[in-house]
Amino acid sequence: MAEEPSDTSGSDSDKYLDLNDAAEYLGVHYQTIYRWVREGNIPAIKVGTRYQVKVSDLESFTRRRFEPTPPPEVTKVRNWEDIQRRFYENLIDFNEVAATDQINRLVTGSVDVVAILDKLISPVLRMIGEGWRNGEISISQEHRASRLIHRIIDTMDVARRGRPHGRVIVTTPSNEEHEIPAAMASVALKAEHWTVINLGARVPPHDLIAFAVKERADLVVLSVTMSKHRAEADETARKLAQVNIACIVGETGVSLRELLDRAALAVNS
Ligand code: B12
Repeated sequence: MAEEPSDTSGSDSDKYLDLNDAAEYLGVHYQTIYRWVREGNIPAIKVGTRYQVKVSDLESFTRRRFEPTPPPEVTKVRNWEDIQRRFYENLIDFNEVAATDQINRLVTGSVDVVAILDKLISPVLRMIGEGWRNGEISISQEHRASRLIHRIIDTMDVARRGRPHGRVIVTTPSNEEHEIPAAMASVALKAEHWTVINLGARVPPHDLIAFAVKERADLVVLSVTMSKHRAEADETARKLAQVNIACIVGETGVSLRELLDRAALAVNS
């Protein structure tokens, strides 16, 4: 049942306004205040078919609206080993929600994404590799965990505002199936304001070189996991140098922090 507006006499703060007057009072469009009322940001009563809002509620809403927002809380990680262990268990048990939450909490807690990759995701990938090698986990468990990690990394793969550092293509040699390191490289480079084109794995060298020229890349980053693919990567880097495009080749065990240093050096030298 529609309410009666309470006392419309008395102090101004106790007065009720309809949404047209309230919009004028706040200096906003009618649709804006209507939305704020519908979203529950401003208490309102219905008189017949129309909303009315109390002036004191408009005043406190305005105060809240212009209050400075406190800076987001920054999460401090004291024990990466403990987080690694829980992340590993969540991946192996396929507790998708818990694994995803762990990363989301760190990201929203403003923990440096490069640290999340170097101190959590990489060590856990190595633990998975170890478990797989020594038979503690099956191939299916490894595949399931790696797929989930890859999906989580992709959610971190976001371009940042800021002065672009340069244009970089990230990929792997043509027979290298390990594309997660390239995905991590993309996240790290974007965090440092590079414009990243991530091609995933297995691009033939001749096509990559033509593409890099066409895209006017400043840098090509090749992620190598298996040492047998290193020679192809080095050969591609040599051919890219001939068309004046810098290329850096990464190997297993190198941190993403190191990648960022090498990338900056490659385009500045
Ligand atoms: C997931 C995984 C797979 C997945 C890959 C899925 C995907 N889409 O990427 C699948 C199942 C496909 C796979 C396949 C294989 N895998 Co595999 N795999 C792994 C695992 C568990 C993780 C790989 C990973 O992402 N590592 C990421 C980080 C942690 O590793 P990283 O190598 O140190 O990489 C760092 C640098 O590369 C840096 N980086 C990235 N880009 C760049 C660029 C530059 C310029 C720089 C400076 C740095 C940089 O970032 C990374 C993090 O710091 C590893 C275990 C391990 N220890 O890594 C095994 C592992 C790499 N695989 C292995 C093997 C044997 C294989 C297979 C041969 C298995 C098989 N019999 O078929 C095939 C090979 C396929 C192929 N042709 O390439 C072995 C390799 C052994 C060796 N030394 O040669 C490992 C080590 C497992 C083991 N313990 O035995 N694998």
